[in-house]
Amino acid sequence: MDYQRAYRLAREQFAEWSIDTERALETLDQIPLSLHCWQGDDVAGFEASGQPIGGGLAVTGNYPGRARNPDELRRDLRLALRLIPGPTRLNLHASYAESTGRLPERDALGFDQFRNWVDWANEHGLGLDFNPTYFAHPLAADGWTLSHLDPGIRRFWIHHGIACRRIAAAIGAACGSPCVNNLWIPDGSKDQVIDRRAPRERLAESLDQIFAESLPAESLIDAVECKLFGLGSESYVVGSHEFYLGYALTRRKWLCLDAGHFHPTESIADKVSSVLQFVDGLLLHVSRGVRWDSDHVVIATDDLRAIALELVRNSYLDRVRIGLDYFDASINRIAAWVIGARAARKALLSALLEPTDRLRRFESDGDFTSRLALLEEAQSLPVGAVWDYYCERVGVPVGRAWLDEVREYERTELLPRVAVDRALPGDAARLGFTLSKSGPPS
Ligand code: RNT
Ligand code: ZN
Repeated sequence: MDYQRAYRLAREQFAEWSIDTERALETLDQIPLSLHCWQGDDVAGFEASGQPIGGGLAVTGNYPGRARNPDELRRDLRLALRLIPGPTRLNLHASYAESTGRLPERDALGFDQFRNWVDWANEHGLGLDFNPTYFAHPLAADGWTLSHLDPGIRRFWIHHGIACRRIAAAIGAACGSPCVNNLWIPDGSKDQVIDRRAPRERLAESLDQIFAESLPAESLIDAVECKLFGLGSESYVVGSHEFYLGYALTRRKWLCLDAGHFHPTESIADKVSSVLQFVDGLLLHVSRGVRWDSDHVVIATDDLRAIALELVRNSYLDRVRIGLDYFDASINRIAAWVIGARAARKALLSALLEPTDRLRRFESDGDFTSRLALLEEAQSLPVGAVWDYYCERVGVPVGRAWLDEVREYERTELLPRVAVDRALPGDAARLGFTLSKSGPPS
């Protein structure tokens, strides 16, 4: 297929609509997407504590070939990165810490445990983002962390939050680009609670302690992620949207909006221009909820398109970081990364190729008929030809060709993992590990 020729025709067609495809591609190629490491291993991490994930996070499926250690995860990521066009960052969780000896407890983690990741990221020209891990831990087993009634448990998690901010700042400095440290906690209740107030007061207090230390803005961006409900927190989530919007505004933090964290018909796209009137920046967790916050692989849905259009139409790209957040173990995990990341980037391209100026003019003239008519006609402009050309230009497989590479890797690398697993049953080391009860420092 002659992608260049198809592109030349497409370019002409867009030019008739006064859209400059070259400019769109230049802009597209400057928007980083943060790829979530946790799609590669079902949010397991490397702590080997044998704890279930918990926190209302549920990964379904048992597709063979889950990454079982840092090297496998990095190998899998390397393939995914070769198949995803455009600048990519990598989003880590604290539970992906590594150590040659015993891992320090979460409240004592430091930059050392992420050195391998940083070296690897620098080798591959990736920026890194970070997340404290407030789940999959004995002290989060009841689903409460920073707003826990027990001051000792609260203190442990506050120290984890403090440690993670320092790690993220050090990572940002080492990678030469600000690291977004996004804080999400699972705290909430399955059933009716009488006291909705005290846990929120405790959360605000804990957060203030975590954020008390001032760290350089050129290496660290603090974000807080809100949620409406979760598995096991259907009736009450301490860190709700109103809570974190208020917190972000009064403490000058970034807000993180996750596409799956609202009512099923509520889109985060419409929130962007409201929130950005008042907060400095937004982190987006691009996900796909199906009936609930199910964390399905991102595809070209109306919701995804609407998010991309909001960022582009309003020139918000420099105040927004885009991260992917989903986990699917029912399909090839590398394919899951690639499908979602390519869909997100393609949605951005499609938004950049919209005849926005023309549509805006109709709107300000009150000509809503033309606005709707052209919006619909523009749907059939040849975005696909521009996308294919872009993939070719940046050196990633065009169209479905990427899947052949994933299939080949599955055959040579993923399936043998299952065979090895059977020979050495399960994750023996993982299950045999006992967590040190160091307790929070006083
Ligand atoms: C949970 C949040 C959170 C997690 C990750 C693993 O509902 O979306 O962002 O998905 O931290
Ligand atoms: Zn999220």
